Amino acid sequence: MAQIIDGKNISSLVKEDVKKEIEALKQQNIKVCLAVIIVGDDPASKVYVGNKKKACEATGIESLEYALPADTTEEELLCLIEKLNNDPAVNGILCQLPLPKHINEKRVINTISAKKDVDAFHPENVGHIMIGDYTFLPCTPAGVMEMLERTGIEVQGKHCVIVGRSNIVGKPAAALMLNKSATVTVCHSKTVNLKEICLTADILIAAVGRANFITADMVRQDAIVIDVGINRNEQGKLCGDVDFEAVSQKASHITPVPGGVGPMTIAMLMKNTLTAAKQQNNLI
Ligand code: L34
Repeated sequence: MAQIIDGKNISSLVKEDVKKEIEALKQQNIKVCLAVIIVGDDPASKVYVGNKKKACEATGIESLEYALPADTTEEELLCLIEKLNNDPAVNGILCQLPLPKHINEKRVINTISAKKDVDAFHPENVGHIMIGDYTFLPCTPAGVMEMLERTGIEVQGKHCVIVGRSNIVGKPAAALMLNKSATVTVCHSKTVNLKEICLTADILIAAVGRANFITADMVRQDAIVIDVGINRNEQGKLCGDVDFEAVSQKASHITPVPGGVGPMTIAMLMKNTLTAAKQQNNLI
């Protein structure tokens, strides 16, 4: 039976560290503030944004929430972002994805000031990540790295197979793994021999977005399995991309859903917001 990597517990440790630093900044009269924008009323997005707000409260970060109606125009959204870019009291800006179809996601991401881009989605920050010199790391892959590190799992020299090539998870996860000297293979929907490749993984990262996509026959005995997926199965129950029951019999370590990568994403957002504030106050 695999050791379960408890993302909830590890995320609390990260948030504790952030909280201490926020308190120290307050002693110097520096407040830290995150602006979160949500457009429309996607129920899952609302839950995630709600969790972000709670984490801000727990760490002492001030949070501003802009809940905009689904018919908000792109111009209105960009105008709000410009306003937040120019507001010195706002250290971090996050626009929750996905956005309604009539809004150009790329334009929105490009408009957020790179210095306040706590998601690390702006091309300037993505470039820094590729080079390996960065201020912000994208929250989900950074959360995965933090979990591995705090569990004492060495990445160097391991074969890491990532299933999924999104800009939010798969691609940046590959860059972070490479920066830590893993050997990286990125698979996706067009990959031939997916099962065979997965079977060569020391560390398998599933970021597909399909329930039970990774089955036990795709996992090597004693592999480390990180489940980034958040799906609902036929019963409406929250589940990841991995067949947890069967795979946990084979893996040496596994992350659960819920309580795995999700809470880590939020903890790393708090860390990025703290970093943004320190940078804007010339403390780093
Ligand atoms: N801009 N958009 C932007 N930044 C992000 O970093 C995100 N992401 C993804 C979706 N869109 C985004 C998130 O915040 C996914 N994501 C996210 C954040 C938190 C959780 C899941 C996804 C989370 O809290 N998960 C809980 C369960 C939540 C539930 O009950 O539904 C967990 O334990 O996994």
